[in-house]
Amino acid sequence: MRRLLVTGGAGFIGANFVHYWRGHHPEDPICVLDCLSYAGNRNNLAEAEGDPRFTFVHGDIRDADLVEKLLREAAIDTIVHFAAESHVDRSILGPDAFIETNIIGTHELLKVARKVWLEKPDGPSPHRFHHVSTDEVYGTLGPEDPPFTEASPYAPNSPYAASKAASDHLVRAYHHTYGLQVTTSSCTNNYGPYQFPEKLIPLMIVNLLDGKALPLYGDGRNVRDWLHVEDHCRGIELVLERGRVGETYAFGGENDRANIDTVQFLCRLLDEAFAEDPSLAQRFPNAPPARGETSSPLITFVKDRPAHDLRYAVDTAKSGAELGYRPQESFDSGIRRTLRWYLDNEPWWRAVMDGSYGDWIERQYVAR
Ligand code: NAD
Ligand code: TDX
Repeated sequence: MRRLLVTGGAGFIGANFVHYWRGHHPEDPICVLDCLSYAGNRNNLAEAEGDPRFTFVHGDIRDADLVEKLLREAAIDTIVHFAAESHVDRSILGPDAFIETNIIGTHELLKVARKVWLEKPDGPSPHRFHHVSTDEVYGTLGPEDPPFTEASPYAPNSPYAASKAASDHLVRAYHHTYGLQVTTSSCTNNYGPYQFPEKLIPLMIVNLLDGKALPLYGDGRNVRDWLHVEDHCRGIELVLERGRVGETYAFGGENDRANIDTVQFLCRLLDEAFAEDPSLAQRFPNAPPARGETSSPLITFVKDRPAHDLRYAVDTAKSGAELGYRPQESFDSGIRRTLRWYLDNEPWWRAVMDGSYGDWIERQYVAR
């Protein structure tokens, strides 16, 4: 049995991880620590609320006193660290929050973990610090380059990627210097339920449903590998159970696609969904298929993102050989399930798009 602290558990991947872990390890107590930034949403955890083994703590990972209290009082032995500022475009407009949370915040967690788990009169207690990172720390691939491996040199191009790279280095250093039992995973672009509609796939879905332009950066030929969030959660579980301490493991979805192809595919699926279910036209009257039109003319090419990485892909040979990892979700079925989730959960995305979201999208368009 593990006693987990999940940082950033009210965000997209963190919340999916909490649901995954509760389903597979129902006996394990889970404490979520999340400051509920614009991307954090307590509703994402609604199905865990009320479970006596689940606790939500509204707080910041930079608050060392709070983290120490949680580790001691809940006898936490495993930290799964998701909390981060995670959106590349926001890091370009305002890098400071990324330095604060991703670098300083990770360091505060490491310091407390060292103090509570290692600095004990009777020697270290069993523990694990799992750090959730990204393939973006390795920079960009050319069209013909082999995929990144865990040994690829670091070459981050955005403030977001640089802040994640810095946190990776701190995690590694705490292992080598102090003996903290760390593991790191780096993965490709996630998609699935509860993803904030600023990232490509959910943004395109909600814009399609409202009949708004689908902004594709540059020529739309940048390539991303899409990993269903459940496969990512499964990968982290495998690292916790079988991973070697001090190691990094890469997870991908084996779904490399140009953005234009991903968005065209979403347009086609939406057209099909409206053809199959006439009630959608009443619910989403601004969507082109509600008027019998196709969705793809909504695609609009806009000014490119600065330092826009051309291509990401990871080689999962190490995680396959050492952990038995293989993604289980195909892109076709994963995207269909995700579209269905957004169709079935309109109140969720309407609610998260209130507040600061509107300002953000407006500033985005000004920035372009
Ligand atoms: P997200 O933005 O949806 O969620 C981040 C969560 O962290 C939010 O709930 C937010 O409130 C919380 N948070 C932010 N700052 C905090 C702070 N100072 N203290 C406490 N909580 C704080 O992010 P996500 O997409 O779920 O990503 C989770 C992790 O996975 C991140 O570390 C990210 O770098 C990494 N990652 C994401 C992807 C992806 O495709 N989304 C891919 C690879 C790696
Ligand atoms: O409006 C858009 N138009 C567009 O063309 C948006 C939001 C994105 N894009 C492009 C940029 C990328 O090539 O789509 C691709 C995916 O963009 P994002 O969803 O912003 O993801 P990306 O920049 O690839 O980074 C993501 O994957 C790695 C996550 O946001 C990171 O948290 C993760 O580490």
